[in-house]
Amino acid sequence: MKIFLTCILSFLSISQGWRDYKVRKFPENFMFGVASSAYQVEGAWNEDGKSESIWDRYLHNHPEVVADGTNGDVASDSYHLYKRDVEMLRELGVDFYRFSISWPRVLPTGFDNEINIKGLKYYENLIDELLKYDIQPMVTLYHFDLPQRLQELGGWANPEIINWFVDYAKVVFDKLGPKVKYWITINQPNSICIDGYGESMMAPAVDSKGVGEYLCIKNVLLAHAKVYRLYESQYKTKHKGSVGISLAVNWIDPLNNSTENSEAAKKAREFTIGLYMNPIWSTKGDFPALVKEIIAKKSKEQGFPRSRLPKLIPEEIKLLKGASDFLGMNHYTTSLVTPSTQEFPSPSFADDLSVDFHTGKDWIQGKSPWLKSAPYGLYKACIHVNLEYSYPRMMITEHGWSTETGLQDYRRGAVIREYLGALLLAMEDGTDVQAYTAWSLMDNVEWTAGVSERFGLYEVDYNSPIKKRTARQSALIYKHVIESRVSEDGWFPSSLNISITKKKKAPVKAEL
Ligand code: GBH
Repeated sequence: MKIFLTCILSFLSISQGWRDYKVRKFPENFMFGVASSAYQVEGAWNEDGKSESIWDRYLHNHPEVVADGTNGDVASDSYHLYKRDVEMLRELGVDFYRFSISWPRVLPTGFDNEINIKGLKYYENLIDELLKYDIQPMVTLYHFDLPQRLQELGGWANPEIINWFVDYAKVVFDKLGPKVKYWITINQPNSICIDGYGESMMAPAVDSKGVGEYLCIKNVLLAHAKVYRLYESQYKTKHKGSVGISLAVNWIDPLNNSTENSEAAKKAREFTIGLYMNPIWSTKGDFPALVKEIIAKKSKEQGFPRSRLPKLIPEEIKLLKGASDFLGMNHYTTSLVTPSTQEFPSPSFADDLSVDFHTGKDWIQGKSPWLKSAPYGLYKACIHVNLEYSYPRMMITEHGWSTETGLQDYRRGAVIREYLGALLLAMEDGTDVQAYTAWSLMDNVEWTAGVSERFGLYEVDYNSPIKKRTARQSALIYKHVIESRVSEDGWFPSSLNISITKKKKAPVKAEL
């Protein structure tokens, strides 16, 4: 009760811009990191035995969908330049690096009948280079780049993918397991499923509106849970790591406090957060009741013989419940909603949800159209998760800001600091968060936005043959935060020179 009251008081205060000038510090064991993903940085799309991913296929066949025509063929060329990447991590002084493994680089057929040793070796080299400097790898198994071969069999809409994903995870755990303490199974099911199978904004751009999204969500969640159980039963005692899933947990508030807007906001949170979190973290398990009800009702009206949202049977509910050591929270932005006044295609996820999204008056706009800064939203998202799901262990696995090119990125530094300030308040009010991850270490291929939206603490010069990386001002600010453990102390770099903090660690045999 006490925690609950403090929450209410604090969020009322920060949403009104109140401050108490108390210095809040991140505890010593709190971890700071940065993230990237395979397709977005690696390049080498067909080297050393790697096969095509759905993003290779999509952007090769449809260059017109990309804002500036860029694709991931070369990207930041991290496949060849990973040592420079680790040097940047050492400059920042981070505790960990979150990167992802490309499934088609490791298993070119998609299946484990053929293991691409060279592909696995790349990740092993990267991990060894990280560990040399005491930087922990946080490894994502799936960040949007499915082997094209599996897409031809239906991809995430085919329930067989649950087995294929388990087979893939096994190969990776066997090879890299002893060196990795933090695993993320799957990144952002909503992007995979809603944007990939409904809205056609991401590969595979299958337009199966209102149906495919939900098949995908069920399969993604079950694939995650099966891999979680695999690790729990066969690797955890040996390797002592933890396994989580990264979900998009952006905040949604009503446009104002009218009953209908508040109801719209509650519904929108169930459709964007609850749909993924409830099966794993709620006491009842299963999809949220409200979501089940709405989709069942609409499906009936639309003449479907059964709900477009597939059922979870009791064994599946059991498998999913508690199947995560931590919540990986990707948080970028906040929106305000009202009940929709638009006509959406029917059936579709947008129609099932039926809300309109608005922006707060004073919220600063990022370079990406969807990205607005509202730090209080991170606070509220944490408190929401705490109250709905009993204070789960969590890590912020992504948060970031997009700009134009340029090294003087004052806004990125400011946004990171303000969001970290909100996170400190959430921690004071009981949030069990162990890590913060800035997206991204460096500029990368921002999916269909190409390189027109830059998220990097380091700028990448795509015209340079060595894809030259240069620290932005925000890199120095983040480095300072990591050193001082304080988010907003007015510190500002006087020059953009960045020097190495993380030194080689003395080798500890037992650990390696
Ligand atoms: C994350 O997604 C991703 O995990 C990461 O790969 C990505 O680079 C990063 O954030 C920055 O976007 O332009 O209106 O069509 C965050 C969620 C998913 C939000 C794609 C933007 C496209 C919306 N993003 N979405 S739109």
